[in-house]
Amino acid sequence: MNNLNYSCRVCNSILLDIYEFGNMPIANNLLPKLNEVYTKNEYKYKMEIGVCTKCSSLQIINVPDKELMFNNKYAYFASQSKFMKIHFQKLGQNLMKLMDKENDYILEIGSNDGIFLKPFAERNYKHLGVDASENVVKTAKENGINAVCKFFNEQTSIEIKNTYGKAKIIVITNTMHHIENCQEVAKGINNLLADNGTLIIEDPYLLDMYKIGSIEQVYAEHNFIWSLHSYRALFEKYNIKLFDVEHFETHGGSMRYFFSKQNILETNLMKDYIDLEVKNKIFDINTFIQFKENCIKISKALYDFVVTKAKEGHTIAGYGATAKSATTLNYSKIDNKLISCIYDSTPFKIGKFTPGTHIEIKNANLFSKDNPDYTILFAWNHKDEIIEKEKNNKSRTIWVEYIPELKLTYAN
Ligand code: JHZ
Ligand code: ZN
Repeated sequence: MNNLNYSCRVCNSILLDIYEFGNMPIANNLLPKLNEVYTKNEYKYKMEIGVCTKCSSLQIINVPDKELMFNNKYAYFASQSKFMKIHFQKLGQNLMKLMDKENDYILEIGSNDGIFLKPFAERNYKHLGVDASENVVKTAKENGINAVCKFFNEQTSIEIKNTYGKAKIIVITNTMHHIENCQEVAKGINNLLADNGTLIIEDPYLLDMYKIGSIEQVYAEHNFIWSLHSYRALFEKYNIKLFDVEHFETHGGSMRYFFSKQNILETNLMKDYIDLEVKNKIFDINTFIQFKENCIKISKALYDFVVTKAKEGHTIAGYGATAKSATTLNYSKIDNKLISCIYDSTPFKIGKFTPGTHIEIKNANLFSKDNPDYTILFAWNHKDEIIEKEKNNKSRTIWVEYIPELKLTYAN
């Protein structure tokens, strides 16, 4: 812990305590090959986390340059999960009802491969997707989506407003926490959101992260972990008010937030979550200290398990080369000497190597044939979808879950 004064990027208060989590690579920066060219100069940064005891925001302090994280080699393609497709289709159907098809348009910030906007494009709703990573924007366009490759900030909002006018609906899913300068985004949204418009944001929820005690949701692209209090602290400065929320089990527990420029009455559900956050002491630094102790316990338990099984001569693999696992693997010092490979269905990831730990990523189609003795479920948030799929493939592995604690499950 060091006490250098950092100010909170949400509310500008001094962050009292900064916690170090060691040298980390950028979570989605997979290595194309395992040779000196890539391993010797592999970018790493000291992951330091600050917790604001005024607005509860949890944030990475020294965020790597955004171009290092979001570029033409971005590894995450959201449409790999059928379950997430359905999840976003449901949201889309509800929002279409709020739109006048002739006059309104919907803007998505962080549109990735178009998983959310595709139904809007298919039904000829006016829409625009903005994403900073060229390769996923290219895929979105191939999916018929009107998308542009840009970092979203106040300047981008001016350019969009000049072309499209103000947006009736702005949607930001699993992206707001990627953006280091959240004030710029709030200014841009204030500039672009119609006076009778709705802003919807969804991302991993601070209380859930504290509950499962896993550091996994924090990695260089998740520069913030948000709560109702910290979002309210950010947007109220721009007269954008939080009026409702909805909780989901996706990604280990996510919160969906509804904002407006109108004085819409706060729902009871929102008030309940505000109370719940206070009751769970999210402003108390001891809550974070307890969390950090849990993180150490989880990573030690996983490390000890893997080392024991490797010593016994068992084959150990992983399933889902998730960005999240980059934190656990590097933090727990579990690398390619202990894990033979990680299976994944994402074409862009297959054949590459995990950042920092250099574990080969293999095509998930090979999984049931290879049949490793133990398989660590790194894509634990897609457990049902994956275990069902591999059950049908007659896999006989033993699944290893490690959050919130170690748990073994026989595949068949
Ligand atoms: P998944 C990414 O995190 C990064 P990650 C990002 N920052 C974020 O917040 C979330 O997504 C939204 C594979 N898989 O969703 C695909 C299979 O192989 O947990 C993915 O590589 N077979 C934007 O990376 C990985 O697992 C399958 O059947 O932590 C899951 O990654 C399924 C369902 C997935 O996100
Ligand atoms: Zn703050």
